[in-house]
Amino acid sequence: MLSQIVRRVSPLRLAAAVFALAAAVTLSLLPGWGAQAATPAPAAPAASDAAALAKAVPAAPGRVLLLGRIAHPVLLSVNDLATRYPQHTQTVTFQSGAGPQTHTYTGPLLYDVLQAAKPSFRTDVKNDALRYAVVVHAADNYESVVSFPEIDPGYGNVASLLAVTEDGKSLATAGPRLTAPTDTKGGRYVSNVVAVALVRAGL
Ligand SMILES: Nc1nc2c(c(=O)[nH]1)N[C@H]1C(S)=C(S)[C@@H](COP(=O)(O)O)O[C@H]1N2
Ligand SMILES: [Mo]
Repeated sequence: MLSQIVRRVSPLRLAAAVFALAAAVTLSLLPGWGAQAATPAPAAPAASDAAALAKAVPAAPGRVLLLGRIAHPVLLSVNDLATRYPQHTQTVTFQSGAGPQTHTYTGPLLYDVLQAAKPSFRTDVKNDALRYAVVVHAADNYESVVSFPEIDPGYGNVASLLAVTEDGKSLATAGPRLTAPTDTKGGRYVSNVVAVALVRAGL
């Protein structure tokens, strides 16, 4: 499904994403990244398969590959997320299999992270931004989307974060967590995020 959608990513964007992946794999092989160096490098994904690309990223734990319909694909650490964007704090409650949970999160707005990466919306289509989804992919292959208009301050204005702390504890090792502050159920609070892809879902 993701691969089907992201196949529409332009070759240039994909090339940039592949470059980011190559950088991630290279980093994982550098001294000091010993835990990763012991793990065989993931097979190089086909250039057309962004899903495989996203799944190859856990070579760098705690890092998030931002890709898809953006001008500036980038590999972000939790520290980057905590320092490069305005930080927000929110206390939320969601239903889970273990009962209701309440947590306090801090981190940047997913919307701000995407805006900084310059979404490449079409200018020849009315309100093209309304046709996009943000696919948030986790280390365990768990995944959810939020729609772009849902998090756009001019529409849904939902303050979804890429949280870098949970209840005061750093998520630097675990990786960031998506928040979904208007959701009742916890399903979209994606933990251990490794990739975020802006995809054009429009027909
Ligand atoms: N990566 C990942 N994130 C996930 C899940 C998962 O299986 N994998 N489960 C979701 C579901 S269904 C719920 S209810 C909450 C549970 O939150 P908890 O893991 O903090 O208890 O996490 C959500 N985030
Ligand atoms: Mo759940």
